[in-house]
Amino acid sequence: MNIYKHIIQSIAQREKLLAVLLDPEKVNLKELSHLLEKINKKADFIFVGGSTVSNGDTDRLVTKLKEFTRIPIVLFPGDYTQITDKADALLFLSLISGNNPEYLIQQQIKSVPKLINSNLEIIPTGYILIDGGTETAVQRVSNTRPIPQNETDLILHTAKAGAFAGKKLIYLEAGSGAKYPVSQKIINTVKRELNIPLIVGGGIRSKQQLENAYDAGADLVVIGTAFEKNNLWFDIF
Ligand code: 1GP
Repeated sequence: MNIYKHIIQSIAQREKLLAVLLDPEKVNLKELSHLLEKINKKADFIFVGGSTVSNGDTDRLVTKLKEFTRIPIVLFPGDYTQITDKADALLFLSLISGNNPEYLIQQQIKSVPKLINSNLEIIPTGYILIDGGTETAVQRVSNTRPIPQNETDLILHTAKAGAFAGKKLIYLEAGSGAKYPVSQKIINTVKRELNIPLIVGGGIRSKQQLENAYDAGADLVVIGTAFEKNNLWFDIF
């Protein structure tokens, strides 16, 4: 089914969504079937992407994932080379918190030859990088400044600007491996003013933090590092 519709329907039914993020650089393909036993039980989506992925690795991972799961696979690419039409959908990201044209529009232009004849569902997404207490790969690679967590108005206005510009999703990102996730105050402030789905990720590694994000208004939470480090973590919720 259309993935965006699935998200909208879940929100209407007050269901919260979970995505597990797999980084093609880090996943061991030999352990994939074991990992997927866990993921298949809990996740609504598998996000695939990383800040620095060698050419072809994403395609290989998605092909392999398709052997073991029917969970929709959504590309969350660090750059246009990670796009493969073997996935189901693509978060067409624009890093709207930063002022680096490469990640605002240049990467998107470079992706067009790959997208023009593909069947990927393309979901325009406003991607907002927020300080998570440590320099993360997104910050390094994109060379943009994360918005400090106390600048709530700026975060809200950035999210609203994304929505006014036609983005269909807003993603509040503390960065993979962040020390602390996006605060409940920020999630709540943005969610109250936004009428498109809200994704939250970065630094969420406990059941409590996951619930905090949902309670504050996140529609979809993304978990990467906590799952990579200890996939048994999934057994506790
Ligand atoms: C990164 O938001 C995701 O883009 C997930 O972050 O690896 O910290 O869970 P973590």
